Amino acid sequence: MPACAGTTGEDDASGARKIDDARTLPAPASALNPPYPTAKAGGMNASPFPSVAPAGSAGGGALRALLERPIPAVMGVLNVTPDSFSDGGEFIAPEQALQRARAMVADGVDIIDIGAESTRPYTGARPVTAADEMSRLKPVLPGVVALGVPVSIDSMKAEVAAFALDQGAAIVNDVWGLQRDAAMAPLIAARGVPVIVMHNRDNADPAIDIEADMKAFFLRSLDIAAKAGIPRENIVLDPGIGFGKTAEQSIIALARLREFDMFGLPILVGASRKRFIASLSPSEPKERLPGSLAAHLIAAQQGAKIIRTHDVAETLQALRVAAAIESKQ
Ligand code: HH2
Repeated sequence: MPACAGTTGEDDASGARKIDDARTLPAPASALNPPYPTAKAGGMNASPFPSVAPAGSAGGGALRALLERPIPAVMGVLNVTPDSFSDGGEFIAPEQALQRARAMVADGVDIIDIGAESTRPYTGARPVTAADEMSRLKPVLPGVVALGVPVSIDSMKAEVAAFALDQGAAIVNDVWGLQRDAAMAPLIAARGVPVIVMHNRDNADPAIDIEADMKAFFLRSLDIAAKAGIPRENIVLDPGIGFGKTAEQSIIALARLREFDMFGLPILVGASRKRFIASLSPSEPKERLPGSLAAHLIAAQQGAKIIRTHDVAETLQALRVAAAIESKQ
């Protein structure tokens, strides 16, 4: 297993369960000659990126407005990947990706989360380099940004995040919670953008106390963020449903969402189509909308502020109905 491993333990597109595998975090590629300096060794405090926006500006303002609304913001998933666990290959062609983004906007999406590397484990696949990710994003990102909805970049690589921010993305979604790429926290601090700090583990371990593990992970991430100078108001926490967790641990994480209120930060939940649903009700990823809605409504009830989903219209409808009923209780 490579040194930098990450896994959702999710299914492949055919629904077949995969053994947890790894994906690598290659050294930053220079192929696209990025218009920003590459972070060098120098610790988490080093801030090699030019500050192009004051802390809390642009993406921060847009995000804060969404977080103040009475129902959670809906983040729609846009995977420009050949191998994502539920929709790999469907939106790899730029026109299809743009069509998908337009459809999500028509459905009322609040944030579009674009990713060019699957977190799905796979065997024998070529590791995705930063250059690969950027070449997938390049033909799509400007068109998605032009739709006028805040865009988040789902990448664990600072080089890819910087590239996406240069193209107009407003939020960074790091599935390794600032703990995989030492250049990520300085980048986010310098750009003054919000970051989603997701809990992750190299491997699921059924023997551990997952809640304690998540709390310790978030404390580490928040320490890294503080040392880099990321303001707390730019941080969103995410339990990382399906990431380095057994199905039961994903259910526990969802059940104990309120525990993470101790950090005083907004929570994002992404349970969409994840494998824990199939552990309760055998199903292919695309057959898991009912289970996804159940999980997301319970997350919303516990105060989740952002819901990450593949099914925007359906999720928005469910959230609106639940909120309307709750308001009369
Ligand atoms: N889940 C996935 C990817 N990125 N980011 C956050 N913050 N939270 C999540 O739960 C999350 C995430 C996995 O879903 P998907 O993007 O559809 O799959 P893949 O990683 O295979 O592209």
